Amino acid sequence: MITYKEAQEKRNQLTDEGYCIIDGILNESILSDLKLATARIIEEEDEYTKSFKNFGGLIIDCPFRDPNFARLLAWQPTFELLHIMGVDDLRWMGNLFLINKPPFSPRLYWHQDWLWWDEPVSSERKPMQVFLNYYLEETTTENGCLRVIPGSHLRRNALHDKLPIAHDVHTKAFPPDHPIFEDVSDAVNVPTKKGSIVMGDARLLHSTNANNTPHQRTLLLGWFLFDYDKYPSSIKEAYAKSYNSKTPNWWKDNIGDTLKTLVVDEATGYPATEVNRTPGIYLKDP
Ligand SMILES: O=C(O)CCC(=O)C(=O)O
Repeated sequence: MITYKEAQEKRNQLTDEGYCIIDGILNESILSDLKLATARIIEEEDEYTKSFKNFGGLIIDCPFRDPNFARLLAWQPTFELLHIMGVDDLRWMGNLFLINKPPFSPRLYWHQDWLWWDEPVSSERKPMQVFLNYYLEETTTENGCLRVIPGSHLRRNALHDKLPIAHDVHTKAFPPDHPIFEDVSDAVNVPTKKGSIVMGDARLLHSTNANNTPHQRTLLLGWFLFDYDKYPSSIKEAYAKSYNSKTPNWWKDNIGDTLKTLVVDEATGYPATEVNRTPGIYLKDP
């Protein structure tokens, strides 16, 4: 298990650079169960995968499609890691994306995922909404590993002004020479080992390399909220409206009980902030 000192270094990297990698989080037992579960879904979604080829592969939100996903989302080594990293009041946004890059599939476009750019808290250093990417296979520059622009969650980058709104219906129609796919000099590749976790701040600019190998690669991405008790009420209310309603579709029996304690609070009637995915005055110049 990671030491306290290493955990602090990871936390500092997440705060300063917007991401960090922790190896050896998933063991062989859960990895093999997740591989079977994801392989079944990928097969069922074959046509969908093909139709989104220029999107870089399959991206599908399917937390309730297999009980092993509940096991992953409530994975104790992750909770222990987050605890020693100093994360308080952890919440879960009710999603788990299966992301599969088929053989010889193109790059994923540059984007960031923060939803509340009208809120002054958007300029604060502390991570709030964070993706936890669990890699079921090793990733390399050849098979399409993640790319990030360190620090872009806190400071404006030349790319910010060129990017359209992420995950929009139009995004997949951009030609390969659009800046959305650009090779920027400050990008860093994030290769991972099988069973590693990558944490990333929702504000971080990220994309992937193309998969230039004959092998697919798969990960599972869940969105979590750190230190939720410190969020402004306007943002809590916005999460309540958009994400609380997703969680009643629980898995059978009590397998998801741990997760029930991580659901965002119910709406209170406080005025909610509106979604604004475009960084404005709260993203500082370099
Ligand atoms: O494919 C990956 O390695 C990560 C993808 C990702 O984080 C995203 O789709 O936002």
